[in-house]
Amino acid sequence: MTNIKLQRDYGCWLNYDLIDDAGLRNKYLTQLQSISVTGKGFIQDSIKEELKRGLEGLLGNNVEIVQDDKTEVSILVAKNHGDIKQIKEEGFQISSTMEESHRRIVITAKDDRGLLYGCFAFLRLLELGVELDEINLIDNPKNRLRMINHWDNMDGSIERGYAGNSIFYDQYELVDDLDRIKDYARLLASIGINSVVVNNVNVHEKESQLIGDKLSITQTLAEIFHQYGISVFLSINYASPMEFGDLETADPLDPSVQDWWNKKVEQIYAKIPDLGGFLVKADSENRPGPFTYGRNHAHGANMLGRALKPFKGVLIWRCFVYNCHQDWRDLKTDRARAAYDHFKPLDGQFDDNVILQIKNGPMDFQVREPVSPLLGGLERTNQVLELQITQEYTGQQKHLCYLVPQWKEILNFDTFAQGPGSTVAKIIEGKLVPQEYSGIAAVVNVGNDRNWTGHTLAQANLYGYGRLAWDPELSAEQITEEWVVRTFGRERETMESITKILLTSWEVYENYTTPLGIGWMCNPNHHYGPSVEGYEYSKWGTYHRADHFGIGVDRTVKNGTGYTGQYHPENASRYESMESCPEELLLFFHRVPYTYLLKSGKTLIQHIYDTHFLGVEQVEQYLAVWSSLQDKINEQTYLHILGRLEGQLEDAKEWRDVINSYFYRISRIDDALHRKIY
Ligand code: GCV
Repeated sequence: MTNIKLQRDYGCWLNYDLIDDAGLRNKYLTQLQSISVTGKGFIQDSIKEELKRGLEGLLGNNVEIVQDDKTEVSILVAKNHGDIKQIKEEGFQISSTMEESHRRIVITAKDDRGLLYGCFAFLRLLELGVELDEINLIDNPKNRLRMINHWDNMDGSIERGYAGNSIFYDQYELVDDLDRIKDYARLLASIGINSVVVNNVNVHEKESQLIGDKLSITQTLAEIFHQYGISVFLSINYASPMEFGDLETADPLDPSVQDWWNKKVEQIYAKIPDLGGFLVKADSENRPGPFTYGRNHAHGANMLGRALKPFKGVLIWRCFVYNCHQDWRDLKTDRARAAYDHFKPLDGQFDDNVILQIKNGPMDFQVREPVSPLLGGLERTNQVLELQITQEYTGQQKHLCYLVPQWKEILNFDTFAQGPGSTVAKIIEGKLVPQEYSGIAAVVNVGNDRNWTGHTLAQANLYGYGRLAWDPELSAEQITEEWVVRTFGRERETMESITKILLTSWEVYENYTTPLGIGWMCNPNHHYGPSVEGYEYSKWGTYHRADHFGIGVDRTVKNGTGYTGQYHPENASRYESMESCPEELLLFFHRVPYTYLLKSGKTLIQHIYDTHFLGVEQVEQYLAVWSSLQDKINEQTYLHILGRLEGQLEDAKEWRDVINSYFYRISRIDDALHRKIY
């Protein structure tokens, strides 16, 4: 068997290929002769290893790293060097200075994490071909928490995982290959991730043991991630005191329950002093929670937060809470309202080490949803935005769907919480409302496939997430070009073609799947492929209510479920009227006849037909562009992506034909262009 670690796709954006521009390479070589990394510790060791690996790869020379700050070294990595006033926690400065008649690069920070991020950033700059003389950069992370959530189960499976099995667990034990976990930690640290939740939020009995009999697994994981400045968090089962303790209740106000958690947390921190804390999904999709005891989310979360507090741990409580036993005949209950209805009344009641984690949309990671009104709705609560990197509803890493443009829209969304300019980015940066903790989390797309992400181009989603978590103001174009150069090199045509494909792929996916914010229409349970009525008569509350007249859910205050009223007035009134509602969300907010004229001058039904034909043509174009790059991409990667695009085309046709036929059959309105509809 070939060693997957030697394959390009395994290295992701950290392959550190030899810089092929010999002029540039030689210039770097003369300027980067010797390196000193001062200070000692796990993170310093990781820094040395990475600089050696990176520079040797990029420059093709042996690199030696010394410990002392000798004046003649040309790269100095040291904490608290020079004027560091503008460097914040976990931030760094890279500067090129003249010292004692020779130029040297100084990478400095106030803490170890900052130093590590500075070194990764330096390697990135070299790869992007930046002139060393021009480097003078202070870069502070905008978000305090930059998290990855794993939905890994201890049997080795991954809920909503599309890239193989867990890289952590196999048959209820830790995997043998700990080096791979270390490589993963490197990848995460290189994009600035500082926290990782290592198990599924749906905590089954066996995962509960990560805080019990299997605590040593958590400990090993924490030690590996620690070398890269990443804190480990655990998802816990709210009912643990009953599930594997011997209590008969998990009532958060019961002293025996509080005591159980206090002792449990103490035991855990004795083994893992730098554990970040817990993540909890409670009273949601059949998970246990405080409701059983007539208590609310604040009671449950604060009880756990108080147990963690003496150890500086934080408690993250998810807001993905809704009635998952809904009756489709009930036209009043609206799942979209649920998170706000549950949590807004509790605003201000959570302790200062408790954070609410809010999914980006009010439903569940659809290809298009409005931004959750809780973001901007909460004014006195710590908040973390939750995104989904794993492509549950966006093609499951069989289809290309690059999500950075979607995330940019979410981050730039103006909530008007405190007047114009109150963007989601500012809220999660903690700039608008006072928050002890804030930031961003995302469900990761990684598994033990050779290339980590199933589809090699899906690596760009992980990369892009990390870069945006660090700095939401980076443009989608910049992030994408960076990733493409670091993955495929700097050849112009390759770079431009792949960048363009990535940047348009979300829209293309949307074109051939669900129109104008309606969502779902996918096969129940596994969520892959079209099934227009798959969820229409189910209990999950995700209805489109299409009939011969039209489609969509009326969520207005005037005639509908009242959901629009959860937004601040500027957005509420924009969404309330069909005329001012952004068209890409029209069917999310309104019930619309097929003959309704859109701004394009087309009827709604014609728009549905056209976008579905267009989406398939666009995937055909992707294939043509990809084929034209054959000689420029290594064969294995080329063929792998070709195969994925071919599969995507087949599946896109299926979506097109199922959706178009469905709407033709119920509306009986012909396609103006008389294309084939079944
Ligand atoms: C981890 C959706 C997914 C579930 C997931 C849930 C959640 O419903 O389909 O697999 O459970 O979201 O975010 O908790």
